Amino acid sequence: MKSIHVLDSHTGGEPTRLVLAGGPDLGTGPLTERVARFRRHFDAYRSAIVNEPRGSDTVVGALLVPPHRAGCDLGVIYFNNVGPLGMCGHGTIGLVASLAHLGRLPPGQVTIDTSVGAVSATLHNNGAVSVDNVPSWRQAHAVTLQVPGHGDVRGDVAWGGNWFFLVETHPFRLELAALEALTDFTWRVRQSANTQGFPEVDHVELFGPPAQPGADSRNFVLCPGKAYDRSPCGTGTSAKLACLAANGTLPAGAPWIQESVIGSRFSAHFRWHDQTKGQVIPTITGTAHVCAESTLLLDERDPFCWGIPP
Ligand code: PYC
Repeated sequence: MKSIHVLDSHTGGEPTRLVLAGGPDLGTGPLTERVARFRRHFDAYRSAIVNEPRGSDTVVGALLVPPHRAGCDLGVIYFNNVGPLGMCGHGTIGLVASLAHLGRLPPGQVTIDTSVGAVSATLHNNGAVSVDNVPSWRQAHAVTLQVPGHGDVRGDVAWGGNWFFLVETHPFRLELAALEALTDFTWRVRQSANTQGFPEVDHVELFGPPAQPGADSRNFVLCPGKAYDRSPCGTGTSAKLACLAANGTLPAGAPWIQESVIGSRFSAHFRWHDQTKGQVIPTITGTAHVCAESTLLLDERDPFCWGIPP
């Protein structure tokens, strides 16, 4: 019987499962190499940790690893129901809140190595966490896709630590009552976007008016394994900031409040990283709550020991 010690949290409703002990040993070296090792040799662990019967489609795993990049205090590899993720904003907020809960992190700044670059997180005295994400940018503007069943759909391709296709104009209300239609539409958008020769778009993000006063926008984000993000998506909000910066519609330092499809919020702003290349450093602030500490038991006699793939 294998045992894996985990701490669960949620950030604006989106779960993060932090693996504290018993996860796969990926050795040393750059995190990109360790992610490749994870994918090649330990994918069953990924599935056992986040998929049913121990998890669900929406759980994001966070494997704590020794950092490689100079100046980083810790390292993390994110993964979901279908594979490793690049960066994860809600997951980084969950990671920091979880380490604080364990008494391993005092308020202040910590630098975290991820497979797509170093990020910096600040734990505030009130428990909120701000993440200075990797450089983010818009790759393509006003791309028209032919989406079967929906005709022409226009959007931007942007990097915010994962690749996004962002759509402003669509016929949907962003509410859970429309979940099936939203999922079907965004899945088709993703498939169409990935015939265009861009880097593989793994997330699709729709925008609409906020439901609550004080927010600037509401979003619906479809994740790579077809689950929707309950949080406003940290990397998705970063991609949005990159597009707003490229449009010139949000100045550096100005606040942007992003609401999720379930009404949770991140506040965000950006600073320029390289204005000539249109690259920004987004800062995303949110709060996570620890909700379970447990030991996952992996019994090889269990036919679903290694999880049920989605
Ligand atoms: O917050 O960046 C994020 C994220 C990515 C996938 C789910 N959440």
